[in-house]
Amino acid sequence: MYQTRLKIDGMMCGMCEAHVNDAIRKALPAVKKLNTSHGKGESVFVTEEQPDLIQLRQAIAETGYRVLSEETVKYEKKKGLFGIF
Ligand SMILES: [Cu+2]
Repeated sequence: MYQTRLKIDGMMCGMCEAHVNDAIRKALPAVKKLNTSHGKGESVFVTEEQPDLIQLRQAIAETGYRVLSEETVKYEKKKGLFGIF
């Protein structure tokens, strides 16, 4: 399992969060624990496999938002800790 954190530019409200969530779900149908915050300007989610970040960046760009940075770390379910791989 992997946790990915995307820093996203341009989100102003809950509708923006919904648009970004839709784009992420479309690009990654098996996404889990998807949480997008316009206040923090980020989306965090969990996937079984490492996500294709280039495809994701493109999917979000098509909705009109911009991914500023992305970071994927190993997600340790039992301990709830995140180790950088
Ligand atoms: Cu909005």
